Amino acid sequence: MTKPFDTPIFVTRPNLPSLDELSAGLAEIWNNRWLTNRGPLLERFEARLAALFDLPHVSVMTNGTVALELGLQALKLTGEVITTPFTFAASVNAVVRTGLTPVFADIEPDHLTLDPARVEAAITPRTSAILAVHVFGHPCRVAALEAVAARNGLSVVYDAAHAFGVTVDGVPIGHFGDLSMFSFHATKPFHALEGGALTYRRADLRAVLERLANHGLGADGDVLEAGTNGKMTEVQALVGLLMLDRVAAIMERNKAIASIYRARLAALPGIDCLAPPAAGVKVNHAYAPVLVNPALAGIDRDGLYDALRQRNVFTRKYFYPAVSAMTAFRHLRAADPLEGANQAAARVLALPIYADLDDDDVHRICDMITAICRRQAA
Ligand code: T4K
Repeated sequence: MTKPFDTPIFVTRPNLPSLDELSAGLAEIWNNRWLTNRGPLLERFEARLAALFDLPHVSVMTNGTVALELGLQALKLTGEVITTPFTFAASVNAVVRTGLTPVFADIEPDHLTLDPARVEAAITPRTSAILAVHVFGHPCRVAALEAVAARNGLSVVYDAAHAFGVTVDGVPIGHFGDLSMFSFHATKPFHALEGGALTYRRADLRAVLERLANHGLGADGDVLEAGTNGKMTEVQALVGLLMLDRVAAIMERNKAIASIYRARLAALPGIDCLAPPAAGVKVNHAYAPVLVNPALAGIDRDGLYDALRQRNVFTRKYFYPAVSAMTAFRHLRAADPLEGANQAAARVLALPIYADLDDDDVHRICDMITAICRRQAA
């Protein structure tokens, strides 16, 4: 048996700036005595993100979930929002917490993203928007989804929590739809400890979002529309700025790890990587999901998860259960049987991927998976 790891290998491990860079930045913040409420580092961070995304409008927030909630609120959506059941709970929590009703439609098998035909079939007179998720950093079929939206007068919001740095035909992913939300959580290849951002083209949304993130307060202290505290601190902005200098190298390293998994696991029946990205799509390899087909692998996803755990490898069942099966959401309407999403929830296992996971460790994890599957098949 391949020797278990002495120390646990988690699905991810945060990338960090150096302590020297961090303390230089902290000295600046201490000197400014400006800690939150739109300080100078936050303004610098927004400007650098806007340049990177090639968009005039980026609003940074304290986390991705609040950003998504405020984005949905700012668009003044009503009634039903068609969304995917194969996502992290935050996507659907945000819809419910803004007073909207999620309606689930199924996903496509290649990249586990919303199926535009299923979305179109789910539309009712109450539908106001589509909330699509670029799950694991694979872009949804944006042109097809936006054609459905245009035909039916709907808004399109993308949960791009996983999709920092992704491009479609050279266009940064944040250009699509009415709004996109990015997460800068510590577990993402690019992060700001916690954090999130909205990208959009409508100039009038900027002041609305800033106000909503500051309790809804107007210049005269009055509140016309209830907001929340969605503000990012200066320390978060500092970490974000420092990580921006590293993110290209981190994504290169994740790409190298993903290609080892793809090459090694290709030989293993029933352990399938997702389809390669479509032509013109650049992905970020933020996650390394595989689909376990028990009939061919000789073991099911949960069995593989347990066997790896015994060897000190802590993979994750992202995203199980499907959101549509969660206690808080199972009463909601599903527009179709959600077969694809339920199958993905039962089969996907996210393998470890992070910049300082070295090649030998990736090979060792592949050796373990190979030995576990062979033993079951024998
Ligand atoms: N939409 C989608 C599609 C999302 O996936 C998410 C978040 C959101 C919206 C909301 O964005 P945020 O509001 O979070 O900005 C993690 C993250 O907390 C969450 O941000 C992320 N998606 C989700 C997919 O993954 P957990 O419950 O898996 O986190 P946790 O604490 O188990 O961490 C995973 C592993 O990372 C641990 O096993 C060990 C390692 N780790 C984690 C932390 C926090 C570390 O080594 N150090 C650390 O500091 O949710």
